[in-house]
Amino acid sequence: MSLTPTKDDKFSFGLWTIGYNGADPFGGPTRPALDVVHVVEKLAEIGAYGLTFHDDDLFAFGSTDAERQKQIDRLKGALADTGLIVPMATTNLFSAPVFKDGGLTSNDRGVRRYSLRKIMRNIDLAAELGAETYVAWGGREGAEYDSAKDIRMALERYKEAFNFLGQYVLDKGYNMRFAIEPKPNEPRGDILLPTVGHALAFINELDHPELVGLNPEVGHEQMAGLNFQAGIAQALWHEKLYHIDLNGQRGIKYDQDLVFGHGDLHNAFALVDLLENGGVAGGPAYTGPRHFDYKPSRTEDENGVWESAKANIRTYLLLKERAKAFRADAEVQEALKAAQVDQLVLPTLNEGETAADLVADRSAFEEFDTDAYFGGKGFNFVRLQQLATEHLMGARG
Ligand code: GLO
Ligand code: NI
Ligand code: NI
Ligand code: NI
Repeated sequence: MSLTPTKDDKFSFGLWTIGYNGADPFGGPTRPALDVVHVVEKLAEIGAYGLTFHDDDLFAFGSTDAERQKQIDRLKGALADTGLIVPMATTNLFSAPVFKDGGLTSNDRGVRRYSLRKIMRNIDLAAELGAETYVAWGGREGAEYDSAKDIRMALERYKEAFNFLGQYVLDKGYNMRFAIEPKPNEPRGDILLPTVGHALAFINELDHPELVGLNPEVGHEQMAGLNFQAGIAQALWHEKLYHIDLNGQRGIKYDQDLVFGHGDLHNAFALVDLLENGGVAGGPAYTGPRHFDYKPSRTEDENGVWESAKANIRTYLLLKERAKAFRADAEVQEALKAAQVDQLVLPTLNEGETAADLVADRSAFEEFDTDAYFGGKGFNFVRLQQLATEHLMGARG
């Protein structure tokens, strides 16, 4: 198995990720800004296939039309020169002071209307560049104070915005779907649609739910104390995994955006195994971009930026190789069988079985000896986890 990425691996990076200059709430930049043309060239060199961006990453907020166009043309030139594509784009509705109470759900109607226009303008650009996914991370859509935001009305305005933008994309005939990125908090004290589950429920209330899916991020779910791989499995079950933000996080704290795998490595292993091998179902469960939304730590210099970018790719490919070895190991297959993992594919009821039929089956209840059923035997899940651990450590296969 090769650790050299190809375009088929679909590795992509946000312009804001490698472009992060190190500024945090307690200190200024530690690195100079990177030019987009240089970024595209370097990404192509390290084996990425795509670049993603917020409007304001490419042309500063408040740019004139001419300045904006100049940057778009420079990006287009670099894409043409390298063969890189733009699989996804997004809007910055969080940095400029005007978004201090959010964009689409600001209490201020003028800000909400301005936000819709900012998104529409960037959707047009995204379509022009061939992006098929439009991500919506509502970082400022939230509140710190319970009485300051009527959450039900904020959700009503959020819904109005997605319905309007969905219709816009349909009217324009763009081949584009939206992907909501949940996050529990930061920068707001509490953010709307804080987890995968909240967002899935929200999508069902929209006029065109098929146009809207998810862009879950490893660290965001982990900030809420949730199991990312399990969340992704549910998103896949709902057929809502439209995009993914891969990175690393160490527990419930601020959004760390570490390199993929530099956090909960066990869960990263399980995630890659799910995405690539699909579990009991078999085959790749997800075929979209493997998008890294990480931040090169502010301790690093520019060389460290590219080394950390490569580290994301390398970790993903190594985990893919480890997951393959895990699945191919005869002892693992036997352990999976012993743990009855495959038995979940069996429907619980017989075909056409009614409540009366189930009641008539005395073996299901009256004669079902709950005390003797397992005959003192356990499921041996721990053995399975140890086998996974040993594959992860390179100690097997
Ligand atoms: C911040 C988010 C942010 C989004 C980006 C794409 O925590 O992860 O980086 O991914 O705005 O929409
Ligand atoms: Ni994030
Ligand atoms: Ni993050
Ligand atoms: Ni993200």
